[in-house]
Amino acid sequence: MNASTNSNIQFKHYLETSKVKGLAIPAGLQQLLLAVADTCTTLSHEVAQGALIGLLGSAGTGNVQGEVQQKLDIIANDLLIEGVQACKSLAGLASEEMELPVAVQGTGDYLLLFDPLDGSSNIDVNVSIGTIFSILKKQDPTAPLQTADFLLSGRHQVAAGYVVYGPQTTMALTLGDGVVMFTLNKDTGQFVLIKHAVQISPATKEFAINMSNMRHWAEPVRRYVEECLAGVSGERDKDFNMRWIASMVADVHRVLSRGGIFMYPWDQREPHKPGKLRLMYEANPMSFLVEQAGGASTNGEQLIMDLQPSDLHERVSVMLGSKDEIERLQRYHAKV
Ligand code: AHM
Ligand code: MG
Repeated sequence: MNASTNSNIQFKHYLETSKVKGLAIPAGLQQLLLAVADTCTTLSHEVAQGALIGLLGSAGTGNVQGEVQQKLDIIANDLLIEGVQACKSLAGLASEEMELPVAVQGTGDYLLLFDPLDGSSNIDVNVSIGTIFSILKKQDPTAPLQTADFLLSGRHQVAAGYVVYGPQTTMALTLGDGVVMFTLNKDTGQFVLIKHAVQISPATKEFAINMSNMRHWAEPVRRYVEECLAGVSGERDKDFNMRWIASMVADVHRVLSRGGIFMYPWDQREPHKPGKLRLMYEANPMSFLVEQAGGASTNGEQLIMDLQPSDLHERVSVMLGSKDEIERLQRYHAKV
């Protein structure tokens, strides 16, 4: 199966018949979302084949962030470009794996940003990975495409989502009016609606963070996690559980599915970098989903969605999920 021959008829029908705040989804946005879904269907198949078709291991190259690329990082990036570039409604795309944006043939004004394969360190060990995407609208549709066209805050997103390649392949999607989820029926190649009006409960007893970085964290994050660890024997009225998958897409999928919070905060290893995760490809789309599901997302000082980007590959400190816990983290940051 390849992207050009896929046809997610059920997903297409969903897009054609759904309303966003009472209005039909613009045809150009439908076309782009369908192209993304079709490509992720193909990618899901490639990911599942892995070693059988020689797709595991390092590609021996580095990306713009100086990170080693896995073969599947490059394949996913190429598939997405190939899958969407014929979309007439698309003006350009930008990827975590490429230094510069790519202008496409289309005459439309949508901009697509993506992390083609999030959780790269999990590819070779058969643990869930995913694709994250964000869609913006070019402010001046007639001007030639420039990097600056992409530098819009998360509030400008018209759609965002991810596809997690796990035991099931599941897509979470928001168009700014709640969150829906679809699971890929691998026999028919169709994304099938499984949940609508996804909600994250405001209270939780579960947090996700890479604990090995504890000694590097800023004081408010250390305090928060220490209190979670102490549970009822400390400041909190409940005991906490911890999970860390090391694929943001899988960790956020758990948060959307059963609540919890996910953190990849700034730390002192690289004091001049604001964090590890990328604002445009990871933090903004995930924050849009989380806010639309009733959760919250912050860098400690500001809501992620309000941050004005100054660089396409900008990094950011991320704390997102159940609202009560995020508000607690915000209070701890405000006291410093
Ligand atoms: P990637 O986009 O190169 O895969 O990196 C991002 C990933 C996130 O998915 C995950 O939350 C984090 O890096 C894991 O980092 P660590 O290995 O430091 O725990
Ligand atoms: Mg990533």
